[in-house]
Amino acid sequence: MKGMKVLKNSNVDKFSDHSLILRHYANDLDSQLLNTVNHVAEQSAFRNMQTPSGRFIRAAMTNCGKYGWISDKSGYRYDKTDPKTNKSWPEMPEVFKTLAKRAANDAGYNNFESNACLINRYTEKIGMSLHQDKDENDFTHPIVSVSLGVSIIFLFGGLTRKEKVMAKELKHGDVVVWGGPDRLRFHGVRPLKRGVHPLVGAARINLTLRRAS
Ligand code: MD3
Ligand code: FE
Repeated sequence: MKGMKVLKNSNVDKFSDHSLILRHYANDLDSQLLNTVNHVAEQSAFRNMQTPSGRFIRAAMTNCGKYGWISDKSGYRYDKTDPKTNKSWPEMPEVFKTLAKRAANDAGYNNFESNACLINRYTEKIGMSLHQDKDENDFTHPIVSVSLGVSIIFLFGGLTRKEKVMAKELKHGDVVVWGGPDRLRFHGVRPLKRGVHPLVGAARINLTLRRAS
């Protein structure tokens, strides 16, 4: 990461020198982002994907962009086709792509061109256990995540499962940019607590923008 040049340090929190939380960064765009998520989900619905172990991922997922992340009994991968519709994933919305590029730039990662957006939806008691994201081709690109709705506790571990985990709350509108040596860290979220967000209801929506290949 070269120079970081976020305007207001008071709105920045850090997981590390390479991963910044831009607090409330997306608040002005929240209704536009949520309308766009709904539009994506009308074309490629949220679903619970199966894993190679035969279990189901408890967060509901869909994708937009050239590539979508999928899991099924044969494994995890990116694919241009939604297996549920046998069509391309919905196009990457301009508002997602532009937000991700601007956030990455503000965090010091210039020219981030995302081509995949995984959308996760969590409801009460649903979380995501510690894992690494390793299905992308090039780990030098950052990942940008946008949290909407009910707050959740995000867990940030090390490069092995054994290392201690840092916990931070991610709230509506928070944008996180992860990169450099953090890209392969274990991470997850605690089960969502009961709550209602005025715009989102009893759920949390997370957008994860990546460059898949
Ligand atoms: C840190 N999603 O979809 S987003 C995932 O809140 C995922 O839905 C979580 O983990 C969620 O894979 C966390 C933030 C995130 C995404 C990818 C990372 C943090 C990351 C990759 C490396 C390090
Ligand atoms: Fe992940």
